[in-house]
Amino acid sequence: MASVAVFTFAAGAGHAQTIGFSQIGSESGWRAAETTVTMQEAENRGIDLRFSDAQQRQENQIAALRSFIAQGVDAILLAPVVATGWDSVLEEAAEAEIPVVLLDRMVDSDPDLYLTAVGSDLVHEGRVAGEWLVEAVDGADCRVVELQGTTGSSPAIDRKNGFEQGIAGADNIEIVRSQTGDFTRTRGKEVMESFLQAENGGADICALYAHNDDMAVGAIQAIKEAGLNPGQDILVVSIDAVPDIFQALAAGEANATVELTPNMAGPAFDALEAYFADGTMPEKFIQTESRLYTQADDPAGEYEARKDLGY
Ligand code: GYE
Repeated sequence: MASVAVFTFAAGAGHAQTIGFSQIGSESGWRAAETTVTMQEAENRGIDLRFSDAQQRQENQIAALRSFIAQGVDAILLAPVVATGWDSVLEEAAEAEIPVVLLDRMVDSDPDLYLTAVGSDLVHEGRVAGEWLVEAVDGADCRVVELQGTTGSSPAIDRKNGFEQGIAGADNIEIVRSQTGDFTRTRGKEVMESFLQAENGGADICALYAHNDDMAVGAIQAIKEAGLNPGQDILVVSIDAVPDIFQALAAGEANATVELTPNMAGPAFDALEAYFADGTMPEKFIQTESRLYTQADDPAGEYEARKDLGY
């Protein structure tokens, strides 16, 4: 008879003291804020957080997880840069009975290999952005350029699908160019420059959809340098709600953003605490809120409220 390995995590050991955090890098303002919030949450709870910055490379994350396992940490937080390729290392963590909690991005692996995942509904975010654009153009023809996130990452896949769902009923809206800007400001600007060149200096572009605010901020700069008015000549919709996009909204240079909370660690630590206290199994997916902000939602006030939050 074939034997099937069943992994169970050790529970009831009391409070989790040492937690490894494999962070993707610092590609965006949102990411920097998530790192800051995670460190603050750990400190507030008396957790010894071992932090590892993967500089956007999956192999660095896999090495970090193996090192955390060797150190015998109580739990691991993983923000996975891409969705595939995690099975082996997650199996190693499960064999060592170290629970793994995913933060903000998903993996394609068997859900039994992680305790829970904390994140937003990434498809919903894209759909909200698409639906906003449908309303904003109100039936007018609109050629859209899209800046995608990191290739192979769950937010890039899901935010693309969601946006396409959001505009599905609107024959007047068409995505004419779509390329990755790797979630960074620099790449967002460079790729937008190439879009502008290819689209009649930008005259043929009606709107930009960027999978995060940082790429939108870079693209806004490119649009200005091309002699056009972002927010008017080219509508700008993106995701994250970082302070810089609120400044752009306040200046009329961006039009809408969908909020993503940087506090993924709070719910993750809550779930781990309950699990270590008495073995409580969390939901497999702990969903954070997403909401739309436009120029009408007091962007100057939102900027003030967020600017010191570690972005
Ligand atoms: O939107 C982006 C970041 O994984 C959902 O990653 C997250 C995304 C976030 O770099 O700014």
